[in-house]
Amino acid sequence: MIEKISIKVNQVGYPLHERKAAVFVNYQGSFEVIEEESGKVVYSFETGPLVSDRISGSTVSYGEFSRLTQTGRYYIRANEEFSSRFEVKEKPFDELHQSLLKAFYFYRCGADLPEEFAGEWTHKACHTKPGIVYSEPSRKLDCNGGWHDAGDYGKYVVPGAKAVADLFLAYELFPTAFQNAIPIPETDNKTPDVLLECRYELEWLLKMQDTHTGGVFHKLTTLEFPGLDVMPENDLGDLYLSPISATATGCFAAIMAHAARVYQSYDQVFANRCLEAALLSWGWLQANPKVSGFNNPKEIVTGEYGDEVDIDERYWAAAELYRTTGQDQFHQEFLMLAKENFPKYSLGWADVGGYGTIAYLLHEIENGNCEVYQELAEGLLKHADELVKKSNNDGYFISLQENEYIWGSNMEVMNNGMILLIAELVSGKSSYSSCALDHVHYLLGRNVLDISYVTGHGSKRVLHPHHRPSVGDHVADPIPGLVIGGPNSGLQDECAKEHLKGMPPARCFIDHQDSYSTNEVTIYWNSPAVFVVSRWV
Ligand code: G3I
Ligand code: 9MR
Ligand code: ZN
Repeated sequence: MIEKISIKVNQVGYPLHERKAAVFVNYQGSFEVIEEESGKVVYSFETGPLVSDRISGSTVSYGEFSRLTQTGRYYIRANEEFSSRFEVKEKPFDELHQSLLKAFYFYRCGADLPEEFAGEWTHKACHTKPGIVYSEPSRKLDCNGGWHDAGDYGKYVVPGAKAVADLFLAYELFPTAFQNAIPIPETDNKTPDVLLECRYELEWLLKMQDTHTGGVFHKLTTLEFPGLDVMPENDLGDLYLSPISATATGCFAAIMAHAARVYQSYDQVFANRCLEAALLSWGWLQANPKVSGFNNPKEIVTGEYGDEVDIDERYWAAAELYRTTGQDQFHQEFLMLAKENFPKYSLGWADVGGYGTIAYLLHEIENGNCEVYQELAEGLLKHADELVKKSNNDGYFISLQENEYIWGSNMEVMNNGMILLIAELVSGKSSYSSCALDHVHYLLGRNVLDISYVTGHGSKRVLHPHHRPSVGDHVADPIPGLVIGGPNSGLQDECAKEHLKGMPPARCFIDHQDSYSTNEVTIYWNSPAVFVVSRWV
């Protein structure tokens, strides 16, 4: 079968002064940019040569139209085929950014979401019962609050810490992107809303710490997942605190130490509480140097977030505690852990080493006493150079390799975007950010499926995410601003197995509510997208 000609664009838009390009499938030649309102051809350009792209299973060419420097709404035409509409303007992502941030409000657990803040996506307070300590059932703890993890209603410490870390970093590195109210009920026109929203999660995280030992319970969930159309307030099963884990405790210590810095100028009492909690957890880590990884207890079958390796979590915690307190003991610990071999530039929920590296680099940039700095900074730039090289060889100009279209591949896409932007900061080279922007274009429709992986944004956007409130609420549209997991060639659910067998990796996605391994949503897929998009707000 000869594939039809099609034209893929970022369906939201292109920043006026950045490189602009579309990807053409099965077409090489001239193309026109047409202004939507007048129907006038504003520019004609030529595509590059056709190349075969195995990851998407198509033949593609690249059509740049950077010379278009007039704001407006446009579409592209080639050989009587048309692209989706898109904007060209100074700041095309402002609304998207607000919506990606507002998504965290929609993930809130334990509070009513009234119409004033939630529009048509209201629901009543949920999961308000105290949590039962699984290993000690007579012990019950208040675990109200926080964000649901994903399309399910579990609350898990490790991914929660990743999500907050991304939002903190976005706020610290791109503060001007956070000047507007989201708005949320706590808006006080003093504290940036993003920090108020993060505090909602942090207050819950604090409840997950066992204050006797400093260890942190791995997660709070029902025994099983509820049905797909169950609204949060109707999910009434008992809530269990799974056992303490080293990975949860390490991430907790790290994010609390980071929080202590971030809130210092807004609420010192809270900042001190966070630091004390971090130190208590650090004590647990010191007292428990060798711990085996977390496994679901027998009766609990919700998300496991299992991870055998806790050295990266300890490395992250040491870096943040060093950055916050300036104390040499944490520096020494960090330097010792830095000698070990584990991924130092990864920002996934299992491999959090990248956060430790970023914390350390930013500390040294500010304080200028470089030691291991040089090595880590060079490593980061080398890693970013690799990402650029891979992106230049990809049909859609992103850095994922064939075997990286895994569960939550869009997180990989955005995490790589984050690393590229950190590399820009460290090196001052703008070529890194232009590659990061290509990753945003992919997320918003410039991909082989011509689909925007953010609900509510783009003309051909995901409509049926695996997200319980969106399935159960009888509102036609899903909650907006949710980043979807994306193509996963592992075909790890029945729906994917049935519909996607034999597809090239980048096509292993289906916009069906049953496909949790391709079409679910999570807080930690939203958060790196907030970070990356903040660069252009
Ligand atoms: O890292 C390996 C890679 O080396 C290998 O080549 C590839 C081949 O399949 O697999 C990669 O591992 C995958 C891993 O995610 C990567 O992070 C596993 O196959 C895959 O099963 C695993 O999926 C995780 C999934 O839970 C199942 O455990 C997702 O990362 C994780 O985001 C997801 O999280 C769930 C929670 O459990 C429950 N709440 C919803 C949430 C999102 O779906
Ligand atoms: O809905 C669940 C989703 O949030 C998880 O990511 C996924 C993997 O752990 O599991 C989903 O639940 C499914 C369960 O694992 C198997 N039966 C069907 C459930 C979806 O309705
Ligand atoms: Zn809830």
